Amino acid sequence: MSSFFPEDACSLVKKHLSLNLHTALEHLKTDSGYTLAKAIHSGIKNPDSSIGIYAGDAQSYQTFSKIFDPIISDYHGFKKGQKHASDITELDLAVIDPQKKYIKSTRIRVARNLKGFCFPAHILLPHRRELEKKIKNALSQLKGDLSGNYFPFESLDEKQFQQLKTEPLCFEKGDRFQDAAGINSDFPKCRGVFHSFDKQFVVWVNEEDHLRIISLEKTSDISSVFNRLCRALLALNRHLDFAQDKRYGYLTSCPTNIGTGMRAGVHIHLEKLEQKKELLYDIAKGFHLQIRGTFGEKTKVENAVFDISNCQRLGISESKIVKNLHAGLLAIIAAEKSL
Ligand code: DAR
Repeated sequence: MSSFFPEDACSLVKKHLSLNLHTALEHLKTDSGYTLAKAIHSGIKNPDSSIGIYAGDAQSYQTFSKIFDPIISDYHGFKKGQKHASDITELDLAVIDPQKKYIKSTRIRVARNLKGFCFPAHILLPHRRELEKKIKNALSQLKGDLSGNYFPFESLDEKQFQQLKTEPLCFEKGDRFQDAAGINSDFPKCRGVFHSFDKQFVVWVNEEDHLRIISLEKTSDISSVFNRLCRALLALNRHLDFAQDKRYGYLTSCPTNIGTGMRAGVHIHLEKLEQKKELLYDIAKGFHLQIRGTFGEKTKVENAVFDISNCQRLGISESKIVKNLHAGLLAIIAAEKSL
């Protein structure tokens, strides 16, 4: 157990970074100058980190593979020799809750970073500016229901920013974990949000990753939300080159998001199961689903509205994630109805 971390730290990086391994890695740097000290700073500063390490560029996963590999295997259950394979084939699943008795909204996002640029924890302002320009140009080529406008934070006044936040289309400055990793450098410069005119397609630029590509609806029509995202990814792939690894798939700032980079989830009202949480958690576990608070990661459940989404991101395809979510939600709603 490494002594670089506070006594009460319980992160995966503390679990896997032995003193010998730290000595072996501490003098290494990626071509862009990213070091182990930078990578683990967040986990040292925040003892309650669950992971505690971020990548500063795609090369981090090779240069520091001796610490990233065991964390990835531990978190994702990814076996030696396993290779990730993406699949964004559109789906035609039954609408689970057409009366919206339970499911209030569906949101599916993927995280992507552009090849050839440092990730948000390590990128310099001029490169952030160049990256934003590249992404803005690609977004301006979107057609049909994906077309919309880009709103750079630097040009928004407080009223416009609040308006975007109420939608909720906007993101805020990164949390203390991201801050300690350097992800908030130069905020709000070169940050912005794109949304389609119908506000069902959103792209965050320069948040925890270069892009968070989001499809959302105030419905339970999971196929429609997923298919919109598939169309958007195919369109953006014509203009942008994403950082990928032949084993780990799409590469992201946080190792929890590699592979598909996908989080597919719903906001669901479960009055009865709120009183029988152990049953809800049991069913969710069986479909590799995770339960978050109403407003996402590290928040509380309010008014019996749960955020339920996939756990697995790596070693499973995008369409399989969505099918698992669909099947899990059918089982959860059946349990809610039976109580
Ligand atoms: N808070 C960091 C990262 C956890 C995963 N969530 C992300 N990447 N948003 C931690 O180590 O707990």
